[in-house]
Amino acid sequence: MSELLPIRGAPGSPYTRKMLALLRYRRIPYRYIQGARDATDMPQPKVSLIPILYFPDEHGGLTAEVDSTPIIRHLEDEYPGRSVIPSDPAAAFLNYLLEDYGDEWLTKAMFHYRWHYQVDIDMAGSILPHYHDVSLSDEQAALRKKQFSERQIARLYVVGSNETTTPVIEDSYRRYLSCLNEHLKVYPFIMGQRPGSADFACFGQLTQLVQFDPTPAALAAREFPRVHAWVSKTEDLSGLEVANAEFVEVDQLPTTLKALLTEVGRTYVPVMLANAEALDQGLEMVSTVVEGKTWEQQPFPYQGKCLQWLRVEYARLSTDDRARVDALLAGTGCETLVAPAAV
Ligand SMILES: N[C@@H](CCC(=O)N[C@@H](CS)C(=O)NCC(=O)O)C(=O)O
Repeated sequence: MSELLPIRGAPGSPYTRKMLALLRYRRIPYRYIQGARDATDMPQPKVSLIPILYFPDEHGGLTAEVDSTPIIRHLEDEYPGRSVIPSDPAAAFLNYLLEDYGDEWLTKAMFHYRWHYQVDIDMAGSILPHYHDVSLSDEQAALRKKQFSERQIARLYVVGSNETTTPVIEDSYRRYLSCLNEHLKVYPFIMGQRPGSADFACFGQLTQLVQFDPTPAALAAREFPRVHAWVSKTEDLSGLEVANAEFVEVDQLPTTLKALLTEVGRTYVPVMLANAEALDQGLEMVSTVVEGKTWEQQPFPYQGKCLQWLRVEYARLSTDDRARVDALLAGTGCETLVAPAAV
């Protein structure tokens, strides 16, 4: 394809940053549409989310797609080379799981920190409206700040951020940074010597946590400068040569990656399972225990689907590859996600 691929999003959107960094790494030429004003002649997606990617349809027009995870797989089919999906199915499953962790768990920390403490609320509220229009008058900007902050704070419940879950989310953010910090001492990327889609998912959330919102950014700069540097570098990997670089060898899983999976098993796993069960039973609240602390939130239907999709990935594996995945998940707490009784 020689045309520029249109992508619409905003700098304050972690999923937009995930996709932009992925497009740069994959050397897929794109045009980045920021804000609604420049997208008036573009088709609307089925669900109103960003980023939106516009692909040619069979009638010579464009079709709008949202949801970064399937879009990344679509791009793999359309553009050859510099793949972000390991060819080894067991490694691809690991990559899928860690991508979903970034998208669905790290985003809880991202949204929580942005809209929980006043210093972060003030900064995001003041800057984000200008991503849509830098020429807003100061009066309009002040009004948008108020409206936008109020709307987002009222949506904290969606990701499960509340007074009960605050310590769980904040402890897990610090532990995640610590695990990533240890892993980066050995490998340049989560997925090994080259980045997988999991790297871009985690990077997307970290652009906000580590580089923008003052509370989580201060923690990262103070305690994990290596992770801070990794986020800045991952923004543009267009010059990274990976012809001879391999994804991680899952049959000899590095201990640092096992530790990262164990962290995933502590938080994402119990919450995803409890959420699915609450949806199944039509409960009004998800209630579980994470690291000995209470977790309570309203059920989140989209994350119920995420767990189903993860299980579809697992079910697609051959018997041999499933056994390899079982071996790498063993003892991490992640095995219950795909345990036979649960499938
Ligand atoms: N699963 C989606 C999530 C996308 C998403 O949640 N985008 C946020 C912004 S980062 C959004 O558009 N929220 C609705 C809004 O802001 O109105 C993906 O991976 O692309």
